[in-house]
Amino acid sequence: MKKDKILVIGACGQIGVELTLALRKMYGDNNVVASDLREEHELLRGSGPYVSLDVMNKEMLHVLVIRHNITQVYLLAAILSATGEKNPLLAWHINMQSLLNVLDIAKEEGLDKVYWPSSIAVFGPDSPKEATPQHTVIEPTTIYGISKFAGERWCEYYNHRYGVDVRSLRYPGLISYKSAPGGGTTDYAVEIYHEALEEGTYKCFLSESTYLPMMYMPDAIRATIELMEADSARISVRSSYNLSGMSFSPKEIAGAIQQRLPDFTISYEPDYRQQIAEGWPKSIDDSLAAKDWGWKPEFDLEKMTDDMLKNLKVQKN
Ligand code: NAD
Ligand code: AKB
Repeated sequence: MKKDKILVIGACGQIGVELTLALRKMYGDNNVVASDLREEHELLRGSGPYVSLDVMNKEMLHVLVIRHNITQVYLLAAILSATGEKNPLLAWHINMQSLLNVLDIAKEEGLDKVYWPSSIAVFGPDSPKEATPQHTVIEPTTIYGISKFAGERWCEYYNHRYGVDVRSLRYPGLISYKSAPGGGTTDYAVEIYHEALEEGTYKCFLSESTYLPMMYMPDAIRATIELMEADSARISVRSSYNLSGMSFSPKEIAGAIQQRLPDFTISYEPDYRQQIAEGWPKSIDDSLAAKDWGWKPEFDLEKMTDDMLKNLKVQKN
């Protein structure tokens, strides 16, 4: 077991639950402190320490870091793309201030490492759509994307100026069955599996041919841990790494479900999230992550669909 003491902020969200459980396996249950604004998630209960925390309260966060001898922070609290468009100033405030609080405490306390995720949302309508490169036009048009891009610059700044070992990934849309997604544009790709099993039909809020980069949660958790475990000398990107898993459209994911559940039907009623999705890439070039720390995804649409349906069937029985 390693001696590190980890704080996960936003531990009850879609990524937080699975990441906390994975970190507890690696570092020991008592060495990973989970925290969130919300009540403790049922899958975390009894698995290790839990504290109620508002990351916007810098003093409270600072006391927590000192009291628990924290050496690494994973900051997952954020307002995602669809929710962000409903209250842009709030999304900007929360997404930026939470990061600045963590980076500044990391600097003051000399923390070993910080993890903070960015998103494919940093890219905008003028970025190349196919195999979007690591370094290219980055002009996000959603407040979520703007806050992620600004956050990337802050991460690089704290690394270059103060030596904070901060690492980051631009996650694609994440698909999982353990913890529900929290207000993103890619959430349809989770909802569709639930509705297919519960109702046999799904009304999609994106149009049938909207391609987006996506990733199954086990790949995202593994990527996060591999990045954080990599030797610091191998991390050439201190803003955020492009990361790719698979790409598909609503019509294609529906087709994959229909192969397994032939009676499943889908209809399309695009709403405001269509415009957000249209500003994002269709696929991502993650060759730098492959080169620097050996990233390679395992799940494609077929393998993910088998796993999602198998696990959701067990969960729903
Ligand atoms: P989520 O909304 O499911 O979870 C976020 C958690 O943070 C929630 O449990 C929420 O209660 C908590 N939180 C919110 N405000 C807080 C505060 N002030 N103090 C403490 N906790 C607070 O989000 P997620 O999908 O797990 O995303 C985690 C991170 O990964 C975010 O930065 C998100 O932008 C990024 N990301 C997610 C995806 C995805 O598809 N899920 C894709 C790209 C990037
Ligand atoms: C969202 O849709 O907002 C997230 C993301 C891609 O960052 N899933």
